[in-house]
Amino acid sequence: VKVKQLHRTAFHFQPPKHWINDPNGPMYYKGIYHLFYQYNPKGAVWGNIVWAHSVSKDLINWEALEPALYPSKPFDINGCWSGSATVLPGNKPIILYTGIDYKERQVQNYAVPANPSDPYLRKWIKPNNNPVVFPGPDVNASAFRDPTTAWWSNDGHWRMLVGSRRKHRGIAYLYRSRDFMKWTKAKYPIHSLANTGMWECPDFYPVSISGKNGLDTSFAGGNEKFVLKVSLDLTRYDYYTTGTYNRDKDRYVPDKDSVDGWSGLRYDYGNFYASKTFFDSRKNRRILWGWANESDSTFDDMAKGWAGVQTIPREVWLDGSGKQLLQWPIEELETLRGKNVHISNQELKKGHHVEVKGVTAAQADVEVTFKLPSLDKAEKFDPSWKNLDAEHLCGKIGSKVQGGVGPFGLLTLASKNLEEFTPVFFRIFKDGHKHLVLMCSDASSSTLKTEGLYKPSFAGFVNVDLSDKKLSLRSLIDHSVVESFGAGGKTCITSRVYPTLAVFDDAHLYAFNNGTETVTVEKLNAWSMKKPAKMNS
Ligand code: DQQ
Repeated sequence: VKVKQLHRTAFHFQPPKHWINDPNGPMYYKGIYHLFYQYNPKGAVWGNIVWAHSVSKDLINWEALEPALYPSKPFDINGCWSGSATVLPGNKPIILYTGIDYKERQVQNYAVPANPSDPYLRKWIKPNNNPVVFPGPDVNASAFRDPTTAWWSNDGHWRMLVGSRRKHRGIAYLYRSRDFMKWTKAKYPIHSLANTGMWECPDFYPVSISGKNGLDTSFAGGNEKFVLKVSLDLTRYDYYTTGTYNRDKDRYVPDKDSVDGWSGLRYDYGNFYASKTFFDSRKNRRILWGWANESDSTFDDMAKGWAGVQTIPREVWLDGSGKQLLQWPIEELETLRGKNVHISNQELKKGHHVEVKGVTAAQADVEVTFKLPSLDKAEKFDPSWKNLDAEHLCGKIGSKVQGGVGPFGLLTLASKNLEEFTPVFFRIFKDGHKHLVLMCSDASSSTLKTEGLYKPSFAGFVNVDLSDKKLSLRSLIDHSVVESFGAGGKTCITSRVYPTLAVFDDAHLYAFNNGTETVTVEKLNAWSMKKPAKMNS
């Protein structure tokens, strides 16, 4: 296969070729970060799934190793699907993953390093006492997968979750074990919800109630909150709630105002799925990996020779309100920042756009803070929009429909004469005495190519206090990915786009305002981004 370079990313995680999907078993071990991921060693479409394996010292510069797990035994002969790593006491990593067995059943297996003294953990053993968890008579054997990182409780048991579905109800089954080998299903799932379909890739972890520091999955201080994330396969988005883990009953209860299911919070309002976090003991933080699928066709993927990227690892922690998470690209990304361009106190009048010149706009990191005018002239939130979700609202009144305060933001991956651009922007509405802030990343104008592309107007609301009249935005622009963080990581949106003109040196970056009210770029910093080197070079 000849791998096509157009649209390939520079600083996002991608193997040299072929298909990738879910991040699996991320962990830190003996000075090395490990990332495994669902991978097809034979082509750019989903299939023949193995656990590919890459290692890094800084989560940015990677080196690909041989696949860690590939189908070879009756308990995984039809595929090595998603799972997680747990580091057992004594610094002993163990993987739990879903095997598709010789009868096409989904079973849970474990694997251990062949040589724990090798920090690269190159070889893994799948012992013959696998599987360690069978679906059981009351469980749907074709909807039973993606074991979580396990946590230890002082009753002497390990616990872990397996995602599932019973009719239309989404379920996270809870399993307990003393020795990590013999697992028993708890009488009640840790949580479930009617009409949400299969819960893929559940993730369950504690977060500190104040500060940014992350907690190990087994942490039990008594004061922490918990996050439960599920990947809903009917919409292909990752939803989470914050809540309480009742250890006596072994049940998770979402907070009263944390919405469970379809209309709940998402890690990302764009192309981001099957994510997984891990606790990074090196820097005491929790890090989130997510998969950004392609938005082009299978035919395009085969022609490109590759499909799928991982988003930039994000640090996650609880917002001061306690009601949502904040996410921010790991600080190590900044080591790739090259040439810098700075703008300050630049007014953006009605209908104007200003070019950010001097950086490689197809491969850039941009941080901007906007100073807002009085919000009196913000457009009224039309009551009929109440039934629309953010994405449909953005599709209806995108960047091109003039507003009052906004739309304003960035035009990323823009061609010189704006035949193509992916706008990332805010729009502020008056809704009674309150203000609503909509954030969009709109692919609808991203390319002149018309065939076989998905060009959604991704959007989410931003729960932000505007009393200081400021709104910030950061976008990571990488050829076919635009990954954006609104208001310090309150709302995140990832778009996959395929410009035809706005490529390489022909890509441009602008700040724009299409509202009647003048908005000011208080400060903007843009950096050309370097391509990571291999881990040891
Ligand atoms: N992908 C894996 C499954 C998981 C799904 C298979 C989510 O284990 O449920 O490649 O994308």
